Amino acid sequence: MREQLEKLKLEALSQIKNASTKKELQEVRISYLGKKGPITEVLRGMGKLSAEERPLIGQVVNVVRDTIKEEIEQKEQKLEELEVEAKLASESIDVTLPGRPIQIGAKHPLTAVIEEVEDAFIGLGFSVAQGPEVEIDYYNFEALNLPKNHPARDMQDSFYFTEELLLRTQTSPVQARTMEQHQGKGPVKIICPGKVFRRDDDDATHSHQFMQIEGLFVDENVRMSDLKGVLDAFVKQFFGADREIRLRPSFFPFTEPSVEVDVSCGICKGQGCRICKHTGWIEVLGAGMVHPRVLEMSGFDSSKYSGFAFGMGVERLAMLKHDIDDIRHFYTNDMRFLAQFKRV
Ligand code: 2NL
Repeated sequence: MREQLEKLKLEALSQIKNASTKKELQEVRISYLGKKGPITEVLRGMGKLSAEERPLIGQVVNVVRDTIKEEIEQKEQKLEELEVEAKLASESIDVTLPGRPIQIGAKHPLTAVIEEVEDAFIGLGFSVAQGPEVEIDYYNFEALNLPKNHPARDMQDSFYFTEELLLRTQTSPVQARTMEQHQGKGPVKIICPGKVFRRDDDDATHSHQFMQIEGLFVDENVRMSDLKGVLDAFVKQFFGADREIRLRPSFFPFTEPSVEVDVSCGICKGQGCRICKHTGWIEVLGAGMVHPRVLEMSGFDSSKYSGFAFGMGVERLAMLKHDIDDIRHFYTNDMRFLAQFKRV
């Protein structure tokens, strides 16, 4: 009997050792310790044993049963640990794997140009000012010396909501508002970038909505030479140190005198080519000394104060800088166009 139990124990321990899953282990448990198992059977047969044998065998059975039980418990814990280890191994992240490439967008060329122009003028002591795109007639026209009967105010040329309310046709109203806020005290030194609107048929060089940057410097003793110096510094920073400017007489209702500003052609260096239409010069902006009436209307004493102002089209600057042949490229969001402005 004793030998039989010993053999049973060795058999059970070997099966426990061989069990590789919790399910197999459970089967071993049932087959040895279950109700129909050999241990239970021995215990059931105890009654047939003699009084001397009974406690001895009983003790052996208990030891065998406890040993098997204990081994199963230990093995169960071991299997559980292995399971956790396997799970962790399967979920581990290889931090040395190369990452997926991230698609990086590009700044819109108009945004990039506005930021470059802002940087150049901030470097010259200007601040950036903003204002509403829906304007009242007074700031858009009246305050800029464009009286009620002026042809530029034609209903055909602007987007009107009512007789008094329209989409601004230039960013000058922002400057008029800023001057007014200064209550006759200089200096005012600002640039105003933003969207403007004109009733125009769209084609390769015209758009009913476009971007403009205007600048204004009002203080005591501001002269035409200051305008020339500031624009020369700007052009050299924006287009390149080898570029020159040239002023030609012109007319704007809000400046007197008024000038057109040309930049020397960067392609032919002034020799004449397709880009500059064989003149060696490219027109980039309009400017002038602020009309005394404009200063007075915005609260400045024109006998004490003077100023210069200028305005340029952002699309035109971007088209010149990047040799773009159609203004509509800026608004159609064609990825083949936009992706060309990625920084490398
Ligand atoms: C152009 C010309 C210009 C101005 C804009 C201005 C603003 C105030 C007073 C006087 Cl508040 N002038 N702005 C002056 C001259 C020219 O723009 O060709 N723009 C695209």
